[in-house]
Amino acid sequence: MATIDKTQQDAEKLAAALAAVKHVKDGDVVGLGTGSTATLAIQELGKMVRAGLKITAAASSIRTEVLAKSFGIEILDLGSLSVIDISIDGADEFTESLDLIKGGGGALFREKIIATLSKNAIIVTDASKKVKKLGAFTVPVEVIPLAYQYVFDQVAKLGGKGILRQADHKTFITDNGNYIIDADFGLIDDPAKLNISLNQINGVLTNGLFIGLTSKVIMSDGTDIVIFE
Ligand code: ABF
Repeated sequence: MATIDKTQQDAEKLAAALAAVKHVKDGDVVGLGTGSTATLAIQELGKMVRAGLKITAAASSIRTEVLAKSFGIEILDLGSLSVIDISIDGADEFTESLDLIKGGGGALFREKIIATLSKNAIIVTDASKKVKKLGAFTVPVEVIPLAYQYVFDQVAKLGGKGILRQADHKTFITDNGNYIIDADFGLIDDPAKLNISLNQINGVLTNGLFIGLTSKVIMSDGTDIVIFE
C-alpha cells in the first residue's frame, strides 16, 4: 500500500467535510458520524449553528454527542427517531458501488442505524479509502459478550480470521457494552452476501459492511472533490 502523506490526507478530509456540510439546511435533523473526517464536518456545522443555522442532530457515539454539544448543536435521542434528513459520516473503505466497510472507530451499530434512517446518507473520505474490492480493512463484527466464542467460531466457518479488538491492553467495549471481532476475510467477492451471513449469526448485533445504505460518497483527491452516487 502506498505510504500516505498525513498532511495531504488531512487536507483531503477537510475538503470532503466542507463539501458535505453545504448540503445541510435549516430545519434538518442531521446524523453525525464518528472518526476524524466526520469530526471536521461537525466542527464546521458548529460554526454554522453559531452563525444561525437551525438544526437538530443524532450522534453515532457518546464521543460524537459530547463533541456536538460542545459546539452548541442540539442532540436528539436516536432511539426516538423514525427518519433523519441527512447524515455525514466517515468510512474505512468504499467502492464505486457505494459498498462500505465502517466501524474502525467502534461505533458501527449507531452509525448503521443513522445511515438506515437517513434520507440522504453522505460519506466523506480522503482518497485512501477508495478500493476496487472491500476487504483489505478487516470487517468489524459487534458481538454480544455472552456469545463471543460461538460467534468467533461461526465467523471462522465463513472464512474469517477473527481477532477480539483490544484497547489500552484490555478488551474493547462498545458504547452498547459489546465486544468487536475484527474479521479478516481477505478481498470480499460478495459483500452483500457476507453481510447477510454475518447478521444471521446468533449473538451478532451488527457488522461493518454497509451495503445499500449510502446516498453519496464525497471524496477529495487533493485537487478535486469527486462525488460517487
Ligand atoms: C467512522 O469513520 C467509522 O465508521 C470509520 O472507521 C471512521 C473512519 O475514520 P476517519 O474519518 O478518521 O478515517 O465513521
